[in-house]
Amino acid sequence: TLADGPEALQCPTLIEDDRTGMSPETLKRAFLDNLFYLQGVNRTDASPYNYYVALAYTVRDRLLRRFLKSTDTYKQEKVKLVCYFSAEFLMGRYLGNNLANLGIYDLIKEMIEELGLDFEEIIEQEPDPGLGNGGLGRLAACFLDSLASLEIPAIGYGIRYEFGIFHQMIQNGWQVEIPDNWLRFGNPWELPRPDESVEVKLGGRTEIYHDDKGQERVQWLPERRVLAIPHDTPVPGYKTNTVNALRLWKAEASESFNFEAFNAGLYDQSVAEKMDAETISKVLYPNDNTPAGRELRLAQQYFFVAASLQDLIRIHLKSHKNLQNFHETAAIQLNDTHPAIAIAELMRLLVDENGLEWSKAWTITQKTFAYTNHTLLPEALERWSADLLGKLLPRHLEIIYLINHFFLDDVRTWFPDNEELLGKLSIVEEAGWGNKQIRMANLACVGSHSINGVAALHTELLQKDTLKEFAMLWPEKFYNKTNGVTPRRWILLSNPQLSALFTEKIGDNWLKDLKELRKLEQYLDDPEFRQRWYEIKQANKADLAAYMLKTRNIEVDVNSIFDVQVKRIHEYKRQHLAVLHIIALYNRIKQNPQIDIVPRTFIFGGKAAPGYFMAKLIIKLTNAVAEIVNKDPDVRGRLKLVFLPNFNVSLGQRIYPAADLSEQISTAGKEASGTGNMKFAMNGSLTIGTLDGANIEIREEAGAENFFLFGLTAEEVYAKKAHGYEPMSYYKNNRELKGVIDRIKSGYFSHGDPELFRPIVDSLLYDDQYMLLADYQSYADCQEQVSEAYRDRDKWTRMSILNSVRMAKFSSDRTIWEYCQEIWKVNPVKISLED
Ligand code: GPW
Repeated sequence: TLADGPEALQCPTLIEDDRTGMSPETLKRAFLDNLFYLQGVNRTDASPYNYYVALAYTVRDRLLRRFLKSTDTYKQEKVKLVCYFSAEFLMGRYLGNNLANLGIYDLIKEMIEELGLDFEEIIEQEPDPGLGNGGLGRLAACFLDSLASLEIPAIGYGIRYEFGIFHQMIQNGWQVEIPDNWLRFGNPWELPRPDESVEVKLGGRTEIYHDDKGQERVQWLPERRVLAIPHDTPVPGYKTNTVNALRLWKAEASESFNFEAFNAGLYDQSVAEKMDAETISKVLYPNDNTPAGRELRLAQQYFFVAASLQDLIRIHLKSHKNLQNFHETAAIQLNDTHPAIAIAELMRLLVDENGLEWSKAWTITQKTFAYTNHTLLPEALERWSADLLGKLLPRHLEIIYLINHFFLDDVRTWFPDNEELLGKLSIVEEAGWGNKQIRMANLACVGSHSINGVAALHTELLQKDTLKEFAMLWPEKFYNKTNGVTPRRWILLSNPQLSALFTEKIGDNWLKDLKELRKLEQYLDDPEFRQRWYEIKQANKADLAAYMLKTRNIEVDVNSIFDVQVKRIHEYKRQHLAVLHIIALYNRIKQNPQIDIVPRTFIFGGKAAPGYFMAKLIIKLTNAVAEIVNKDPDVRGRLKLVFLPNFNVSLGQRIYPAADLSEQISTAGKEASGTGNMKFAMNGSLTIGTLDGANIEIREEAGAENFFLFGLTAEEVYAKKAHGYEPMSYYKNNRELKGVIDRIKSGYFSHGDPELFRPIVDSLLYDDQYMLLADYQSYADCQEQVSEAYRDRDKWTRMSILNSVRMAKFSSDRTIWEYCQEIWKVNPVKISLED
């Protein structure tokens, strides 16, 4: 089902040449041509990488006509463009996805195999472009796929990081970070557009002057300028003619600038300036749910936002005489506050550079922006010190003060004498000793017409807690947009066998409308269907088992429960709660080696931010427990623990389809949504989870009887905190839990060293911010229910089927459609390939 040939494209192929033709012969000729003429390699000495590049260009050629046609149509029809501003786009490999969306996956696979080549091996040559940290960046990628698939005119704007998220190695159980030089061998998917470069100013000061009408105005006298060079990657929709752009900016030294230094004989200085400029797009900050607070990070944010706004204004002015109706050309979605400085930048462009009146500019700005919040963790909300912001962006700091001034004036008239309210709403926080902080979430709320959370509970808590003053002020600005993931990458590409079964039974329309899958419920009582379902899961488990043997040299039992937790490592996500449970099972075996337990393979994966000590220690603990448990003869292979290094999009594609059990065990009220939870469920994994984020909605859709629920609710968590939570009492009153923690304390997993894991033990016993001990027993009991359910294969398979076929809500197509209707107010635009 991955493809059904050129006819699937529903368009006439206009020029059947080597760069457009879709017949097997033409494709083969184009492929070999791209090997010889583009790379200067003969078949006799071509490497798998050479074959990958040849195939990538063959596919890219077939995207270009659609790409240019889409851009032209948007221009001609003066459509409203959806502009997704995001510091991260975690796209994953392009080749397989582009083949699938063009509808030529099977065709190409056959062609490659006819040439005696290994298709899988060629696909694996592509570096996984990791320009994001985790959920937030991957959400942006799923959204681009859905936008193009729904034929919505859209563009993704971001940064072309030269180094993406680091490559994670595990050495002696510890995480080691290796730079991700993903562009070293070039990137066949991107099209540099140097002619559309723009300049971005930084630093310096501002000055008052009088214009020709004698009006007092402000200008920014920057200290330096950098060039922003756009690199476009085509993003095709699934079996549509729409191909949108992902436009990523690379920073370079501005020609004129270093030329001056060069002429003055300061060659070394001009080279130093060039390096300084290029630093801006050098590397992705590897933090998830914790802001970096560094000047370079702010420079990155401003850099891509300033370049993108100039780009949009240029596009607008091609077909409009002024900027009065800019908001009709661009609907800009701010992916968290990382691009929120755009609000001040658009004001600067409109007022300082285009002479609009402040109030007119403000109306346009508010109508242009919409803000998505992705976290409830207070420490994750971005704040910039006013000093730092003013040093890099002096004019923007003034503009932010002005925005705040006018805003607070309004609040004062609506709510007189309410200093406390003013303090909460203010964009500027007075942190004492003249130390002012700029709250980017407040700026985003004030400057946008729409504020949304990413799951029902998250949006509710935003309104009740994190952003409650704004919700009181502007209830009509708040929306919920529960996240989704693209079924193209997360079912079709990652689980071809399951996809083939779906298509065999109900046709392939499920890829455009995931609700179609519900038709499969009619097969629930069909033993043959259930058997095939089970066999597909087992085959996917066998593939992953082979991968684990090859990469980690650990042998696992495919009849064991594949119990998986893959996501960024963070204390709130509670990977260590799962580790406590594994140690409890181990202790039970040690007490009674004859005990009857259902065999499990625990699979972990995820990166820790390099500066996050506790997260790195949790990785070490996981590997330390693995070392003991995996080789203990009493265990007899019934428990295996595998930490798979370098979890990324392509490893996710292998893992989700092979999971029996999906671990979604964050402290209730902490995970905004989660999106991995959706990928697991779509692939027939059952969830063990708390009432947090989108878990709640997954359970609603799948049916409570098909979901393993445990733990405190968000409300119970707050109540417990309010009444003085004492983790120590759980330790003292729960023998099994005490046994688990004592085992860690004793140095059993650390070669007798009781100090190594003390920070984890102490944080659990004396603080336990994330309430692992409060949830421990409920989790352990729930895991017993999981084991019992797995003993009954039929029952388990039914639950698995129901989870998978009831996940339509979590297609990002549904999410994007809601954004289009309610926030962006845009409609599909058909792209015709006729001239
Ligand atoms: F802190 N998320 C993320 F809100 O992956 F900015 N990185 C981040 O830096 C933040 C959020 C931020 C995630 C959320 O943790 C996750 O719950 C959510 O599903 C995802 O964003 C997409 O909305």
